[in-house]
Amino acid sequence: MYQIETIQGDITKVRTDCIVNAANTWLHGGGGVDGAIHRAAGPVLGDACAEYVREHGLLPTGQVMHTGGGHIPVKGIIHAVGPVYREHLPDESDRLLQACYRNALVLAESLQYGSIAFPNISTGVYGFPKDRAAEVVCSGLHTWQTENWTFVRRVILVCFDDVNLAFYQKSCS
Ligand code: AR6
Repeated sequence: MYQIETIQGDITKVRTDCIVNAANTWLHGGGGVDGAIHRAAGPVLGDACAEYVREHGLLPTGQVMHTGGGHIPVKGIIHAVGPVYREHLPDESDRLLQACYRNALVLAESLQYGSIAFPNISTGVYGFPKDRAAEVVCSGLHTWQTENWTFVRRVILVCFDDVNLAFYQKSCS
């Protein structure tokens, strides 16, 4: 059982075992939270991502991979590729968004992390409606909450903007 917390802030400043990045399939950094994480972590993160893509290819939507934190004081960063909302039917976007959170939780558990902080994946450039994303994510987190999590105890939803904060507080409480 993990507890779910919703806070407002910059995910690069949150003290937690790991943070999740809203990455793209090329893992080459970009704007939004991805850009903020790459800037804070330093070039070592871009190098690790490039090496991953050279070895494994692009990271598909809904999937996750793991790197070190670079200059960010976390044990690791889990990179998740959220769905571009307009590229899928709504139900498929829901499923892919939930897969990001689910796969990141399972990876964090396997790495024995006690806490994990998520941004509001896909709700920026990727255009997922913020109210719908909050409902889908919180519904998944509540469904999985009572599974046998040995290590993951805290799930922190880090909202950057007021609109997301209100939606995630409402849906996750
Ligand atoms: N901390 C927490 N959340 C943040 C921060 C931050 N420092 N900065 C922005 N957000 P987006 P996406 C919020 O666009 O929609 C990138 O270019 C922001 O307010 O970062 O999954 C990637 O390379 C929004 O609610 O991610 C991809 O190409 C949320 O993070 C693409 O954008 C997600 O917005 C991914 O798009």
